[in-house]
Amino acid sequence: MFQKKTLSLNVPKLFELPSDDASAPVRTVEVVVAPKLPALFVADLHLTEKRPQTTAAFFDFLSGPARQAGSVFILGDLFEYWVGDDDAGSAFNRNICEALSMAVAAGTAIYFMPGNRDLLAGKGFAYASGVQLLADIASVRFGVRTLLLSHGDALCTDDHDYQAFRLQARNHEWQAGFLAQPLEARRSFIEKIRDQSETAKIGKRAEVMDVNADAVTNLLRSHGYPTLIHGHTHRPARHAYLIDGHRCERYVLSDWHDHAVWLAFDGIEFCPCSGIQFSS
Ligand SMILES: [Mn+2]
Repeated sequence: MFQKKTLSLNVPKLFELPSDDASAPVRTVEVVVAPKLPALFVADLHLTEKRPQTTAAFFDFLSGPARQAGSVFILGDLFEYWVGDDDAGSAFNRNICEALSMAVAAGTAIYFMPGNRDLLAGKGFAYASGVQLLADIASVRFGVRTLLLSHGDALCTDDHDYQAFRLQARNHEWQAGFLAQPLEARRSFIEKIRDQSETAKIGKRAEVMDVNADAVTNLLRSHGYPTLIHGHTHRPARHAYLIDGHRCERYVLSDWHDHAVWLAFDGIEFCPCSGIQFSS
């Protein structure tokens, strides 16, 4: 009943973009889940050439657990940084795109929601990798259950400096100006911002960088008290809430800094899963 379709492997060449808008982000997705074909959720892999073990673990994940699943949801920060879709052809990015593409061709639907590090991964990335783009926030229906998916940074409203930067980075004019620069200039700019953000984090209290409780409550209330899954904070946990008499849950996904970690959902239960531990 839940047999996967066998699709032929077709790794598209970059920039042969389709003329239609089929890869535009979607807000609501219907997904079939079953015990034998669960949905898997990952975030914050922060893939970079500098962490080859994480990259290897992701390839293992795509050729193993992802193939046994019905769908995979990548909730942002798949890449340490993504300077634009015209960089999808670099050797490292191309390998990631091809690995994603092969898992998609093997029958697993892969959805990608950009995080703050890979905000600029758009249609070109989707076309090169075969993933389907998801808007942040996305509502996903699994049979009778509705899950709300987000990267999570929008909920960290106590970090005012970060929110100011987030607003700027999402401004279309700012993005156009950034994308107009040569690849090398973009890479060094992002490296600089990343260093500044790592330095700034040292001076910030941990609570400031976590989600704001009211922001979570308001989000859950405005979406009919669903289960929320997000990443970004790198504080894996399950939080339970009682909001307006409704039981709600919030799952926070782990980063992949020292092992592969994902959350599986079979339509009824959530199961935290992990791969082999490694030191990055
Ligand atoms: Mn993030």
